[in-house]
Parts: sequence; structure tokens; C-alpha cells
Amino acid sequence: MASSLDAHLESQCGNDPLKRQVGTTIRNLATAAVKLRNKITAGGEGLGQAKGGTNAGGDVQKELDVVADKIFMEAAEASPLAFFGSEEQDDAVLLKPDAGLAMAIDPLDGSSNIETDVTIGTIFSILPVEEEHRADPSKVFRQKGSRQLGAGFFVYGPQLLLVMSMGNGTHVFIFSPGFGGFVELNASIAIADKANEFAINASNYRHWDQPIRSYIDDLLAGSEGPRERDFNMRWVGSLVADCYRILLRGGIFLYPGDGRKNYAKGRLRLVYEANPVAFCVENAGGRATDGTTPILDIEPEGLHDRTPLVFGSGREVERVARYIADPSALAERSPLFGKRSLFRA
Ligand code: FDP
Repeated sequence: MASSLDAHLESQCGNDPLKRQVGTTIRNLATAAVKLRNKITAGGEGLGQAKGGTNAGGDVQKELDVVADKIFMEAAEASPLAFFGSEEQDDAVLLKPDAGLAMAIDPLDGSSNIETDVTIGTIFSILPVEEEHRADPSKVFRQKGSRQLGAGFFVYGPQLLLVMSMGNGTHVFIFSPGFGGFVELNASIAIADKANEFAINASNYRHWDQPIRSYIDDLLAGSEGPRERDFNMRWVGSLVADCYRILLRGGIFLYPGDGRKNYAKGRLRLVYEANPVAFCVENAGGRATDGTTPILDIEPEGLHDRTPLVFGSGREVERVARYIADPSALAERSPLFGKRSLFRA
């Protein structure tokens, strides 16, 4: 019989008081995710409708964004958290001043997919709270991702999944209505080192820097290009879904910075998107970088910072970093570099 989420958390946390607080928080998040999944499944008009407001990053808020934020805020209030930071709120909120943890969350990832019934998710990052953070709360979400005590995401797709890590492997749980809770689906994921698929929003091709264009050109050239083999492309447009696919069968995801206004660091958020994804990916043997620095080594300047994000199969992520570090070396190798682009056929 597969192990339950409860049993897994018990074994991960042992008698360590701080880890037990992480365990309690993840249990509360799991209950909240089931609540949100029930709302999504019940449907009803308007879940994907704009509310008329924008969130901290200027994205239009939809009804389900607001519902999700409320559900996870309630879960946070019931958890041993001193600070709570959400994509949907401008500033972090003080909850229980003496508690040991802080949590940053994207309550509803993939909002643009809500009304089309495509997979969406919730992404969370749990950090320790030190005395210096109580003295100056503005520092609490400026901790590097490598300091996360627990991180993961829920996937609201055909099945409700929880992908999580407490720094000791990456584990997948599936919600079983019959059992009335989450049971283990994959005890420890290992990302394939070799990628056969890539994920990128190719409509931004003309805005990318040359190294990213060259890298994608070489993938598209397939067996006729320098890679001498074909690659497939998959882009769901919900980070959680693209990440889960890559955890399962390898591949690479890129959301680079680009030349559009306000996209110099891409679109994704460091603290509550890139960090938890990187934590799960690295704990599954993959890599995550902003192109030059491992995501988990970046010191955020604030809760809503953006970062370029490249993650997935280790060898492929390293290759992208080489394109960025030394484009001139690749110019000799790539038959397409500097020539007519495949996208401008
Ligand atoms: P969304 O805005 O729909 O919430 O987190 C932001 C995100 O989705 C990711 O889930 C997704 O990978 C990305 O944005 C998609 O961005 P583009 O629409 O620019 O492709």
C-alpha cells in the first residue's frame, strides 16, 4: 500500500521542531488545495473572469485568483507562520510573530489558462525566520532559495497532485477521494539527464538575445543541425504543468529575459515561482539557472522580483549556460548563427 502524505511528513520531520512546523504547514496547504480543487471542479460561471483589479505584478486578477488567495491565506493563518507573502498581495503579512517560518505563495499559477480548462496550480516556498527577520521583516523574503525548508506545487489537472521536497528527494502525491487524502505516487523522482523536449514561448523569438535564439535555432534544426537529432516542443503555459512533465520525462524549460518593456528579467517570479521549482528540480537531480547563476544561489531584492528561468535535464541546462557564456565559440559551430532564422522562413 502506498504511503500517505501524513506518513511521509512524519518520517521526514522526525522530532525536529522546525521541520514539524513545515510538516504542519504542508498538511494545511494540502487541505486548502483540495478545497480549491473542489471549487474548480464545481465550475460555475465567472471563475476565469477578470475581477477588474491587478495584482502586485500588474497582471489582471481573475475570480479564481482571488478565491485561491483567500483559501491559502486561511491555510496560512492556521499554520505556524510568522510571515505570509502572496503574488496577489503587494506586501508580506505578519501572522504569528513568534512562529518559526515564512511562506511565499503563488496561489494560482497559470491564470491565463483558467477559462480554457487547462491545468493550473499553486506554488509554495517555506523559509526559516531568524531573529534578524523579526527585527527587519523586509529581509525575510530576501533569503536565497537554497535556504528553503520545504517547497513544492499542487497541480490541478485531470488529477490533483502534490510535488514537494524538504531537501531530501522530490516526491509526488496524488489526491485519492476514496482514501480521503494524498497518497504517494512517486517516492523519489529522478530527472533524465538527457532532454528530448523543450518548452519555451516561441512567440517571443524576436525579443530574445542572440544566445537564446541560437540555442533554439539549433534545437529546431534537429538532425540537420549541430545537435544531430530531433527535439519535440511542448508549451502548456502553466509553469506547474511544464515542470511536472519535465520531472517525469526530462526536457528543458526556458523563460529568458527579453527586449519587451518590463521583461528584462523575463516574466517569472523568483521567490514564489522559480525558487520552489528549482528546489524540486535540483532535488530530483536536475538543474535550474537564470543563465549564469544557479537559481537557488540568487539573493532576492524583494518578494516580487522576477528572474530569467532555465531548468530541467542537467546536461541541457548546462548547454544553455554555455551558449550564454560564450556565444562567439558557438558561432563557429552553429550553421544558423548569424544567418537567416528558421523562424523567419
Ligand atoms: P500565468 O501568467 O498564466 O499565471 O506564472 C506566470 C505564468 O502563467 C506561468 O505559469 C507560465 O509559464 C507563464 O506565465 C506563461 O507566460 P506567457 O503567457 O508569457 O507565455
